[in-house]
Amino acid sequence: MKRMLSLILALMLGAAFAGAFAQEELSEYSQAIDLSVDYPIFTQDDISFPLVEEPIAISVMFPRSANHAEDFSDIWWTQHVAELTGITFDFTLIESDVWEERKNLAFVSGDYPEMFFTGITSSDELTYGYEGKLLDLKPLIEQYAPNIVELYKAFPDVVKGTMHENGAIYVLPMISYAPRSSNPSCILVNSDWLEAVGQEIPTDTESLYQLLKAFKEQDPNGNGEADEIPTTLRATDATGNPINDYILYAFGFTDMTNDVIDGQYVFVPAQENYRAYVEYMHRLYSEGLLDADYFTQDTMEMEAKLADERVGVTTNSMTALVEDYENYIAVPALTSPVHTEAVWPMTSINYQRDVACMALTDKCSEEAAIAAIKFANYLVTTEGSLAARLGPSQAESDAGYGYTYESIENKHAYGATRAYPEEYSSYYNFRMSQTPMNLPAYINPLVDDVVVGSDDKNNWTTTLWADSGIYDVSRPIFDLQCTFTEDEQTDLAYYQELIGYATSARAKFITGEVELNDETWADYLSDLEAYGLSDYSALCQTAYERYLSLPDTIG
Ligand SMILES: [Ca+2]
Repeated sequence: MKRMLSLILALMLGAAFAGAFAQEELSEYSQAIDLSVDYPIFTQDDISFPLVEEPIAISVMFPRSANHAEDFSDIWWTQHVAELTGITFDFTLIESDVWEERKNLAFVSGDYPEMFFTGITSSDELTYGYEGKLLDLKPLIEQYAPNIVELYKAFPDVVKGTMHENGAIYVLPMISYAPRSSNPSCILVNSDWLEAVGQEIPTDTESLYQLLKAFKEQDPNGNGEADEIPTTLRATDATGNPINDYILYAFGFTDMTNDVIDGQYVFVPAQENYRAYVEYMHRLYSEGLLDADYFTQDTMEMEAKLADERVGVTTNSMTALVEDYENYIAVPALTSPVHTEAVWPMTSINYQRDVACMALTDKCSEEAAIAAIKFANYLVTTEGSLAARLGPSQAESDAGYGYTYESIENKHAYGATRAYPEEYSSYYNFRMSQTPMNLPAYINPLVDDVVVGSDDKNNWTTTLWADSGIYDVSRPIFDLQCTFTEDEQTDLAYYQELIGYATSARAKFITGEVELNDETWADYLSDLEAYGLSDYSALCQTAYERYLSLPDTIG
């Protein structure tokens, strides 16, 4: 019925606007998606409900974050899907900061649930999959989930990224054909400051240097004090691992440690272009153009400076930090004298397993496993995915809260709106109170348009990303192009010392504690070798070649 209505609506509108309206009425973001690519669309009408003959309950362990409801038993989504499908999910919520510990304890003690919707790592797959605690989903999908079979055909990298050498598939990740999901962020510059110093948007490391210097010296915020921080970054995360930054990308790398260039694994900290990056960072640091707290600040401290509008160039999203976030405009990926072709990391390819990855365990009866896979087949429909990501539409909510949209040929949305109760500080927080959200949905452009179009800040951010041109210069990161065996994972832990040494040497070169010259660089390279550079690189090359040889179809 619903499908019929939207079809009639599309026909009516199409007639009224003489067909040409579709492209114009789409959000700017939607227009950035390659609409010529044919991608599958599934609707709820093609599934017969309920999914089970008798109502069934399935136990789920789930990491709860701060914005989630305290209890999932009575939230809109749980009740909606129980009514529709006959499956009631019985959630045990674990606070997300103790998730890893509690999950592993559950597996080791034998007291684990029938199902997970998120929070299963690739290391868990190797351990608990090969132990038989996680079920191989492949035969279930082939028999009971035709939508997912079709998605695997459309997005072969999902198969390549989740199928093991033994042929098993232990998780179904969130599948996302949406450019904004594939890149982490873009570079932003304060446009008022840009105007104040009379410079153009930078395009390479030299024009960036000139801009940062002007921000430092010319009082762009006009308060008479030299309080501007030209750019701010963090060197390492809380566990001491290096954090990637937009300046590194200008030197041709997608990651501070690992990269694949022309089909060959490279250990980034041993490359000549990386040396040029470190020299450039030293120049910024020693001239006060890079935040002096680069090595010490945590996320909170950095965000406080951004919220204070003391920073000129950043890759942080500003929408949550300042009122006038539209003042921060997109900068394209930069080039440098040693790398004249722009590069930006692609951090996911058509799937996002860190957001969601459904797994079933050997606690499932055959009946429960079949019900769960049929449920996954429903979750990837447009209706199922919208319900999972957004909660109710206004028509589905008793109080009229939720989203609305119109669709064009079931493929693209326009006119997306939303309404939510005053007690929620944002629509996002309302959504999080209505649904677990981290569920293996299928984010096609229509679903993504409704999510983005119903949120001004999200809309702004995604428009910036499209403006920056990063989608055109993205290259997949190494992490998306490797699979490790359990033994190799053990070895990887050993090589943390190699990465740790490179990180500490970088700090010394950037601060100038050790002068970077041919002699100290040669010493540094021989130290890397002593820490196992060649062996580590060989291991990574093997993992990369294994990935290449994996099948990309389930047949
Ligand atoms: Ca100032």
